Amino acid sequence: MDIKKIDFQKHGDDRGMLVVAEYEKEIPFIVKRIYYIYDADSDTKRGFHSHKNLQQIYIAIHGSCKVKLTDGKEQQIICLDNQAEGLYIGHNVWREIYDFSSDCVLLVLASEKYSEDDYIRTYEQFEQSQVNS
Ligand code: T46
Repeated sequence: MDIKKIDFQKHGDDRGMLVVAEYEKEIPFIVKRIYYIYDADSDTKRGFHSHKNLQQIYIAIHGSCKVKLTDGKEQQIICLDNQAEGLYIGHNVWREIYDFSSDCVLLVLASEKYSEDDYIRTYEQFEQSQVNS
């Protein structure tokens, strides 16, 4: 499955922490869009789609949430609870995001501008696209 955890650069001193993610070091694509999710209830479930071409990096810059990922063959559940860590998700990966802590802020770095055409929003279509790929 085309996912990986990424450790960002941490620069801490007596003034606090500064975390860096830089193109070609920690970020493998040019960031064309950012968005963030917050104020999600603990029983909220988001995602439930895959992307045809989009690559993204999820960062829980505050609080925590879980991400369930599958490429149709293997499945992984990843807990995001570290501001200095990102989760890279390539294309053709089904994702579900849940178990948001009340203080969770999930920042997403995206390789493309928003396009609804890039989404596969039913699991049946996702399975079919995996068979055809
Ligand atoms: C993902 C997870 C973490 C836009 O207009 N522009 C945007 O860039 C995005 C991301 C969304 N929207 C609109 C589309 C919907 O009307 O915002 C509304 C909520 O989007 P969606 O239902 O897709 O939200 P999630 O949380 O299910 O999924 C989003 C991203 O779409 C997805 O790529 O990985 O956040």
